[in-house]
Amino acid sequence: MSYVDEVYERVIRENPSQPEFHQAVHEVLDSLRPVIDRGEAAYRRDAILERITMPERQLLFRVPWVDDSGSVQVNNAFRVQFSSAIGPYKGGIRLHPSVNLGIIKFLGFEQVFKNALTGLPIGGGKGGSDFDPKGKSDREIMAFCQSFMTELHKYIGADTDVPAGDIGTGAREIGYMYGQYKRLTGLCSGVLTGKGIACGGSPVRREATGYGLLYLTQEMLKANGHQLAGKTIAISGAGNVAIYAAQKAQQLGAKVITFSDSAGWIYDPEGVDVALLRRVKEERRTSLTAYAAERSSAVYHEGRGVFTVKCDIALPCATQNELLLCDAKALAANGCIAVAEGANMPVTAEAAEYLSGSGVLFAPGKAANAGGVAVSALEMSQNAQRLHWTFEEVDNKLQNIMSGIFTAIDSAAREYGMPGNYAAGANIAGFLKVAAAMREQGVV
Ligand code: NDP
Ligand code: 2IT
Repeated sequence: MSYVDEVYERVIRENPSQPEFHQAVHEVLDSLRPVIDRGEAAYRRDAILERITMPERQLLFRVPWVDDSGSVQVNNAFRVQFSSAIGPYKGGIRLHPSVNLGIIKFLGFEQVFKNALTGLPIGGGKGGSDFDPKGKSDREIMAFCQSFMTELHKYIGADTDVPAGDIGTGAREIGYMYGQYKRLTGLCSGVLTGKGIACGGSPVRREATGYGLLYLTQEMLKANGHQLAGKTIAISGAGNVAIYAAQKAQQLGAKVITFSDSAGWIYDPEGVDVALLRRVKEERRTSLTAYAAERSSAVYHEGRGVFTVKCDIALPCATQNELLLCDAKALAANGCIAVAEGANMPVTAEAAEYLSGSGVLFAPGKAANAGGVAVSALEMSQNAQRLHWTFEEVDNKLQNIMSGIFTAIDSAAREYGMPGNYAAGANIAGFLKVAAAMREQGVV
């Protein structure tokens, strides 16, 4: 049996009931075959694949908090410190009822390669809880965040592990967590990113994932003889990534005609009104029906359906495994030329295979959504230097980083005989960097 297959079997055996983690590992290991073939004996001797698929540390803890009726609630929480090979563990905190250890491990694993691609010195980690922020009062959110940090603060630090936002965790939650960290430790350090501007956050962090997604998509289109301006785009999700992806797409001359949340989706053929979407989702935190009620060109549909709409480009920006084989078939049949992942692993393995078989350009999340964590790393730099850069400075750095990521994944795909296979290129380029750092540091 090949080294790759042996390690994959071990991952399945040792991590039962974690299908998303298996999926993420399979996708990476499978595309590393040509790399491993060039030096299997040495990779095997150094146990590089065993180590890169096994988190350095996994923390599980309970989070008790008091709800508005005075009852005690308890949630499960996780922090997976996956790899510190190239820097402090870095990755978001997801607050969603679907969160479990396997989900956090898949996200932490992806983060290791993504962070390597940014070219910045950050390792990979992820955390979260099955706490559901939906429908909670501001006081309940604060109570949860403070209790969560009361335990987590023992294991994180500006030079060890730096969490940030993800699904259900935005500037409000990061603010409460940061306040509690400071109170417990007395340290005003860059221990969390995605902070509000007033307490040490970076300009562009809020916009970074969505903006970066469009910068990367633009590079990919350009390299393949297309341009973004004039294109019609279907976006899924209506959160942080989706909103700023829509904003940047429209700034660059494209038209965004859909977005969605967990209850339904909007078709707006006139082009999304981003200011209205922000009021509905960021300020009022309410249903998308409120968007349709205030915009005559918009139609609200219950359930899922974003990818059945005819578009040139699809940007899935909600959650894992949301773009299914049937969606891939509909997109290809409708003449879609490119899919870029704003979310982490939103395209199922079967859908990704179908898209590449149909000649649809595909940018994997590790590369396409790396703008968020890249600007997080820039926030860490500003915090460490006690400086504050301007919006333009950070935005320029973000554009350069995304263009560097495209060059890296494009070259790696070519070098290993798979030109245009950006998923393989991202896995290979990220892996080579992390593996080299692991070797330099010996058996740790
Ligand atoms: P938000 O919580 O801001 O928004 C998430 C959006 O996706 C909401 O519209 C939500 O709908 C929808 N959604 C979430 N879970 C589900 C589900 N199970 N089924 C259907 N819809 C769902 O999160 P973000 O925008 O920050 O994150 C979106 C994706 O991007 C995630 O995969 C995340 O890991 C990834 N990502 C985020 C980065 C960041 O900087 N924030 C960076 C890189 C990647 P509803 O409001 O109804 O819950
Ligand atoms: O998936 C991701 O890259 C994030 N949620 C952002 C992580 C970060 O540390 O900014």
